[in-house]
Amino acid sequence: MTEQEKNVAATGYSAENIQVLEGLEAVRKRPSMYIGDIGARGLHHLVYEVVDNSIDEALGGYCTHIDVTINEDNSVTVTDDGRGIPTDIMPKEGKSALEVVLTVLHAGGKFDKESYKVSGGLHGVGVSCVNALSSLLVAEIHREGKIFRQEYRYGKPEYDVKVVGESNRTGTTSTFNPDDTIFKLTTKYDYDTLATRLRELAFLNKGIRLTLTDRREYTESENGNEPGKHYRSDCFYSETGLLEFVDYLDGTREKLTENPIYLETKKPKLPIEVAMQYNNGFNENVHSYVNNINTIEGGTHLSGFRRGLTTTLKNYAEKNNMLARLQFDIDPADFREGLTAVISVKVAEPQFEGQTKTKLGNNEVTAAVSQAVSEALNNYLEENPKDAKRIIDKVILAATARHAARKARELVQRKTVMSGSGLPGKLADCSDRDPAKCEIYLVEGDSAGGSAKQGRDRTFQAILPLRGKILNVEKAMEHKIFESEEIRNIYTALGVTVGTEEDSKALNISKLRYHKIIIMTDADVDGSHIATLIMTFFFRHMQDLIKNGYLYIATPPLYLVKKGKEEQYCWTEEERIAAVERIGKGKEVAVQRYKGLGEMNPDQLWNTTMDPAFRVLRQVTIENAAEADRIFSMLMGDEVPPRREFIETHAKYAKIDA
Ligand code: 0RA
Repeated sequence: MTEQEKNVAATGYSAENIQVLEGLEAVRKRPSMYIGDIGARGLHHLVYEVVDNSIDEALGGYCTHIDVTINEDNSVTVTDDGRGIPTDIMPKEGKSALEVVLTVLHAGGKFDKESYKVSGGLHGVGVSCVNALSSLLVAEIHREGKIFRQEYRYGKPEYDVKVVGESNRTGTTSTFNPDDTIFKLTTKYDYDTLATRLRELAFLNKGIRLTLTDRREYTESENGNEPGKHYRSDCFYSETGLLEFVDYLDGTREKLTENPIYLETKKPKLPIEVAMQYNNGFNENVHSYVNNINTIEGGTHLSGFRRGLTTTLKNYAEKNNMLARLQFDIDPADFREGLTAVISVKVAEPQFEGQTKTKLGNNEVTAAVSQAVSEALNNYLEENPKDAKRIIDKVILAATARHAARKARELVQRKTVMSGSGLPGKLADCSDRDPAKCEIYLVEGDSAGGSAKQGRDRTFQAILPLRGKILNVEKAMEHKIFESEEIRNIYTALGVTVGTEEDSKALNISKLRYHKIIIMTDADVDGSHIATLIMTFFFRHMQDLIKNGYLYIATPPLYLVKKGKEEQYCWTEEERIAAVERIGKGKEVAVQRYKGLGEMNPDQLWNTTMDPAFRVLRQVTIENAAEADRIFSMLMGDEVPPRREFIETHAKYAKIDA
């Protein structure tokens, strides 16, 4: 018996009654349980939830346009041109279907048993959750020649559905204001975050036109915008789906073959779409999706892809006698070096597993994907022998490089195994041995490292100074990376090792010595460059640490405003202006601009940047792995123009120093 059936047996209530009893109050009491968190991520999740419903309508073939608008008051409007949510009264509930969809948890798919609901947010909670977490939600339905409307406050209807006009189109429009008593941290939507998701949805669902419009007034120059009223708008549409996605992700990389390899199975039960393209880089850049959800932890569809790729390429190479000159084995990872690929499957009843519930568990998917990939790849290789040779040569190169890097890699394997005395000489370790309580500061330069060593609380704070700019791993060959002393110091200090019996490149973080790894660099152009280099290293080589939430960035202040005994640290231009006003009261005050950590004495560094009671740490997260990969390769790769453009629109420090 399920929990609900037990309840029915015990109380005599039917399932519907219990759902109503649970109601939306449950969502307001424990919002994180339904939308993940109540920070910026949860806030944006509300939009995704509403958009997902329109995507479902589009996948059913009833809708082609979805418009998202951030309104001036920071509310969001989502409009589609689907059939419109039905508004007639449901006999059992005695309420309109619209009201049921918006007030009953998980009621979304109820009316359309036939409909093949494949999208649906990570938590698949439905629009009723959005309603519950909104101070106001207005639903407007165009259907049957009329415009229907209903408004809700905190999930409760203000009145029954009413007709407010006539219409010659169909569709659903919802406008909602996130409740600021729930989203205490912020209710401010970020344009780029929404744009990235809508762009991704356009690639994953070809033929649907998604637009994003921002109607807010800007008070300061945010995101490179001039202050004042202006609309920002983008339209996302993809005719060829994943083919364009891979091209977009590869943007600045040099391609190995003229065209990507592409497949699409139209099996109604398990549609599979894959696009892949080799480039001359060294990173594996494979992204997988299930029902439009980015499966960061992979799963059976990814295993199927890898299996299909490895066996097909291996068979082809052997059949054509291309591996004769190799003196050692090829590792599965060699087939994926310099590979950009996107795998998208739609599964009717997905089982999500893993820490973040982003790992597909359905076993039947592996063979289906493997088979589809094998077939398409085989055809491609047979039809394009020149490309096939380039790909196999690339795999052989990867295997050779891995072999050559083996000795260097052992440097980060053995040292930590021996441990004890194996810690880097530059590391000032902390005395506590419980990783959950310990933190390590990666500090730019020896002099700042000195201040940090004096200013820290040595019981739980360790300091590892890094000399100058660490290696740009985006451009370096693998053996160079492990030969770099600074990088080896990071591995040994953290207690992280590389390589297991089965997988020469697997990361082992089970002996991680600190659960907070904090990058601390100067608040200037050089400092942010160094921070980016360090983040690039973590993104490419220790991504699990980021996914576990262990990586942070320290934020030293930019100014000290001082008059007599009174002083105040400031982190932004606005704070500085306010402080000068407050402390000076019209008279002269001293304003010190901190260019580097070295200008602060140990006490100041502790007070402003290291004291857990006062400091502000920014946690490094990967909102969107595909976009992060694209940006890292653009910022740290070879081509200059796109990098300059990105830095000009995004860099804070560049502006402050100018
Ligand atoms: C079920 C049935 C019908 C429409 C929808 C759901 C629907 C839901 C949403 C959510 C956002 N946009 C939507 N558009 C449509 C209509 C069935 C019919 O007309 O026969």
